[in-house]
Amino acid sequence: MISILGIPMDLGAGRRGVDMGPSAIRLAGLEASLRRLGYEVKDYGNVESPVAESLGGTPEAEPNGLLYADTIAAACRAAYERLRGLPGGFPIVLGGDHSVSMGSVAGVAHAAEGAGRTGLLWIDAHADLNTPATSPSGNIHGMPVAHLLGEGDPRLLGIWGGGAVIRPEDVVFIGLRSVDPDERSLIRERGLRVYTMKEIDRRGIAPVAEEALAHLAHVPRLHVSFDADVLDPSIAPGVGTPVPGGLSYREAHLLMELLADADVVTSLDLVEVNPILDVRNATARITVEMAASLLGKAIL
Ligand code: Z70
Ligand code: MN
Ligand code: MN
Ligand code: MN
Repeated sequence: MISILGIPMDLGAGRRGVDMGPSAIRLAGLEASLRRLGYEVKDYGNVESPVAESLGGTPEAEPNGLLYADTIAAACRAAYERLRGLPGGFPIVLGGDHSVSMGSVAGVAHAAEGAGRTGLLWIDAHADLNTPATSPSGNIHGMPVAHLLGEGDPRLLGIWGGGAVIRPEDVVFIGLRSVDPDERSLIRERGLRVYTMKEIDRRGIAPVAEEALAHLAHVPRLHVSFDADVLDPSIAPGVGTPVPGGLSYREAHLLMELLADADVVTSLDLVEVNPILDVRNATARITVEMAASLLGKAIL
């Protein structure tokens, strides 16, 4: 059984519009394509997430620079609780900006605590490893991984009751090509495993995927957080901050297929699809194809 939950939130992003991501992904045929693969699917709808206009206009950045921390924490908390309450199966969370993954990763990790640790495969152009102290923007979608590792603002850590959700040795990043100086320091200090686009260009996506899976082989559960901006903007223009030099269609598909072959993924985020900037829903459609490849069986 696959469970779908949307978090239509754009407050964590620098540009508006990813709150329409859940709609765009649904309209691109997510449920039908999963059913064609033979799955039962239940769509639980969206958790509530206020629009910026209802919060009284442009927010003053707080002294520590965070934008919309209380509202984002509340929406993530709602998602966290919904996910903890699911009857099992494979959850797919639709964003929304990437701050939603604080709710999704914590939710799936804590729902399955009895089944052992949950690893995290962060597939993204960005590391999303800023803390309020290091963020150049105040945008919380640049901070979810730092918080999941236990560092940052107490209100955001409070989504799951504080502390770390994920251990540094249980995380792998794939596709990075836009990383801030302080994020690099955190990667070094925490010894995080990172596969940048340089590494993928030099070695190829298949060896990188295999090595990433080997690095995560010790965790019994694996959450994949898929940020659409990992894809090259030529095939996925509908993202807030397109960064050139991303995964090609074939590389991205192969990565998903190798994950499917390994049969280790237990939950998935599809985030940062921005219909405002998209062309005929192409980015939502390719995102659905990614999910289908990740959950499909090999043809031969
Ligand atoms: C930058 C920051 C970012 C998108 C994450 C960018 C963050 N590192 N941008 N996802 N699209 O502001 O923290
Ligand atoms: Mn991201
Ligand atoms: Mn990104
Ligand atoms: Mn390891």
